[in-house]
Amino acid sequence: MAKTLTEFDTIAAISTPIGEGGISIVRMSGEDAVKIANTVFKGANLLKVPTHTIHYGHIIDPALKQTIDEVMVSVMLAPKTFTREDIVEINCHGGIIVTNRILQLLLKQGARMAEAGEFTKRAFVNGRIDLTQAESVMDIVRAKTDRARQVAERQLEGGLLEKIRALRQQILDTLANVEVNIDYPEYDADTITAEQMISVSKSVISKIDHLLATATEGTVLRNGLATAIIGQPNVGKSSLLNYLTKSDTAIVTDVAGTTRDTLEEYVSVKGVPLKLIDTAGIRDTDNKVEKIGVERSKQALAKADLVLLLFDASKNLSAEDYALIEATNKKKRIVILNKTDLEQKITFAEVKKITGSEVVAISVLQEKNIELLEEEIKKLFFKGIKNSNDQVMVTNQRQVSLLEKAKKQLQEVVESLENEIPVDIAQIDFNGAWDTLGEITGDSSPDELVNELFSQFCLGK
Ligand SMILES: Nc1nc2c(ncn2[C@@H]2O[C@H](COP(=O)(O)OP(=O)(O)OP(=O)(O)O)[C@@H](O)[C@H]2O)c(=O)[nH]1
Ligand SMILES: [Mg+2]
Repeated sequence: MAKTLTEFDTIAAISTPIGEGGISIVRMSGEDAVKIANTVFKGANLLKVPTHTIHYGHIIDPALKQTIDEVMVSVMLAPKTFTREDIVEINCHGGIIVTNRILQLLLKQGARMAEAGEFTKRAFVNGRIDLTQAESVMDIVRAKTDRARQVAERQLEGGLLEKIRALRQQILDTLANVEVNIDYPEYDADTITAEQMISVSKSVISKIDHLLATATEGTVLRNGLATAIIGQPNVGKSSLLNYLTKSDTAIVTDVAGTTRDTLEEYVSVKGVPLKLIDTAGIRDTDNKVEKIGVERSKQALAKADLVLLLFDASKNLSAEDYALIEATNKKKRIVILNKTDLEQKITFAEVKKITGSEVVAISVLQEKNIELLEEEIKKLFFKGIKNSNDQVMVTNQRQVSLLEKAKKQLQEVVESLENEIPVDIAQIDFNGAWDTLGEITGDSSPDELVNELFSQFCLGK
């Protein structure tokens, strides 16, 4: 669905993170980008340079006749650019003050401050990418593991877009046939179209199901599997977090009740992205701060996709331990018997019998058997996920709910027609499904939705 280029004003923003760095980039997009840049640039005449070239020179404040920075300026003319508009990028020496002054200067010369995500939004509005691709731009920026990045790249190439458009085409072809059949009522059109609509609906439903099946893995890849490390004080929760993240993020001491606040870290365990949450040891306490910590642990437990429940092998299970077993019974859980280097009071077999869960016996201190734990996490995650090599995945809730809505509409179509409801009535839901699928790609998205979506981007993207 080719869109014609829309006329916009020229926008500017700092596209690199704010702070001190080797270089910072101030980016402009729009019809006047080159003209505006040229008014503050001393070097080549930017109005005359070939497209996709980079130029050495200085940024000058024309009012004060003052040199602000030594820069490299890239000129990229439409249409082969990120936004499909003229783009100028000014690479300046890092530093907040200098970068901001250059931005202010461009604004004074006629550019407008870009809103969050506006560059990517223009790429969408100008028809260079669809909504799933725009979302993937954000995903690539935020990707926490290599596999998450691969999936996002595939989406940016248009993997999901192709699949959704193929489904819409199937519906559209049928709709075209319906029109023809209605025009020639002498054929027993209704029976033919009803059969056709049923079969196409069923076929699209099964393809939607296939896409939905990728959603669990897709969203986890994007957000990380929320994994809470739970247990009594001193069992080694923070030690485990530090080991898995190869850092010393969490404070570890032999004082029970060291961790007072929940702490989150992203880590990839055998390709499974985890959002690991270290929690305060759960116990009854009169300490005001620790009490709040324990409350937070319980919240983290409630929200977790996966619980790592730790016990200290050198101690007998306490009443609190039993309470935690009970509290995590309905969760996806791996039970961990830590401190197996010490003299053991409880055994692997006992714990397995009591909890009925997968159990791994480890020693974080001696770095023993943690590999087994990692294997267990991987096994649990990939269980039930069939096509984990498929790069096309549904990666967010927006896509999931629209797919579910389209599926429901098509199920209505099938049900209506099988109950002899006239074709032109069933067709309303059939049209509806076509629209809903279009919302995924943005082919039929209302403006507010598009605005909402891009506002989640970072500035300068
Ligand atoms: N012997 C032995 N000690 C360990 C092991 N893992 C952790 N420890 C020690 O146990 C103590 C407590 O470890 P932490 O990681 O702080 O325990 P925690 O569960 O986070 O404790 P809280 O934050 O108080 O709830 C520290 O002295 C660790 O060095 C282990 O496998 N074997
Ligand atoms: Mg701790």
